[in-house]
Amino acid sequence: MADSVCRRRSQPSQNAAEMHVGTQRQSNGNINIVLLGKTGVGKSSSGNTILGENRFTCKKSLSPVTNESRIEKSDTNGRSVSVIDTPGFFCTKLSKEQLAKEFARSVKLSAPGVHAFLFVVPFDRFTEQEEDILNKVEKVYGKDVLKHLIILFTHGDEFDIKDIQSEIAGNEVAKRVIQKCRDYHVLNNKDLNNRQQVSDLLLKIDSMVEMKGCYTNELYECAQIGIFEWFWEKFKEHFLAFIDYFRGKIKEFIMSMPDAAKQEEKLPLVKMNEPNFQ
Ligand SMILES: Nc1nc2c(ncn2[C@@H]2O[C@H](COP(=O)(O)OP(=O)(O)OP(=O)(O)O)[C@@H](O)[C@H]2O)c(=O)[nH]1
Ligand SMILES: [Mg+2]
Repeated sequence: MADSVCRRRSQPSQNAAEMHVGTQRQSNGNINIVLLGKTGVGKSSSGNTILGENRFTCKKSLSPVTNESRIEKSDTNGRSVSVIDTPGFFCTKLSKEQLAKEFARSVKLSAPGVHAFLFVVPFDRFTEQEEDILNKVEKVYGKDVLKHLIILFTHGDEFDIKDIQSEIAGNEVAKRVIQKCRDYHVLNNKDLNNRQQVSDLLLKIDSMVEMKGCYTNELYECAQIGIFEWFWEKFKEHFLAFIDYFRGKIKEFIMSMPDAAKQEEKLPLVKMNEPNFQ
């Protein structure tokens, strides 16, 4: 159900980053979906299919069409759904820095968390190149992203969906990639009226959120700067205050001892430098 989104995990956390999975709850039952993938694979079209309306520009083109991360919301299939469209990996219109900024924005736009990343691939030859792009997704969003990611095959109108399982079983790369992720789904973006395909996708997302909670901005920051640095940034104020408190206590103790003045001279001067994580 809608109110099951962003659930707190009942299992003990595996690592520090996971502690933040599902720690924030959305009261309005909104579901946040981020579309990722190579340019031209049908991300914007899939966004429109999910929302049930043509909100994002999509077209056949020699050049990338989407150049920025953008959010669109709609009440569809009895749910309040937000879709965040992103520029394609290898978008030739953006520099590496601009692209990184847009990926960061995709997570910020999804606050308080992403319920599902959809890694969009057209149903076509599935090669190591697709696997490479997924590796890049992992590099940008961190390893945890795979726990919140569904492979979304587009062009569902161009093949017989009944064959999908045997098609996957017959392709080693596709099999490997799908095993790494939570699930897969097929969309026919040429049929906006087929709402069943969207209901089925939302059910898959619900069950993923039920198990793994949602992906938060903190996980993204963690992926960007590394876990130790993230912890330091987050807790350094508390840590330094804690050290200060104990230094004060030690000083008080020493001063209360006979011959205190002499002892004070021996009190080590602790200077806290910020750790260097490079
Ligand atoms: N037949 C068919 N065509 C599709 C489907 N999904 C997308 N397309 C077509 O693929 C082309 C590219 O789709 P877009 O949605 O613009 O792709 P994109 O990934 O957003 O592309 P960029 O914004 O450039 O990264 C368009 O002409 C779509 O109509 C589908 O399920 N079936
Ligand atoms: Mg697009």
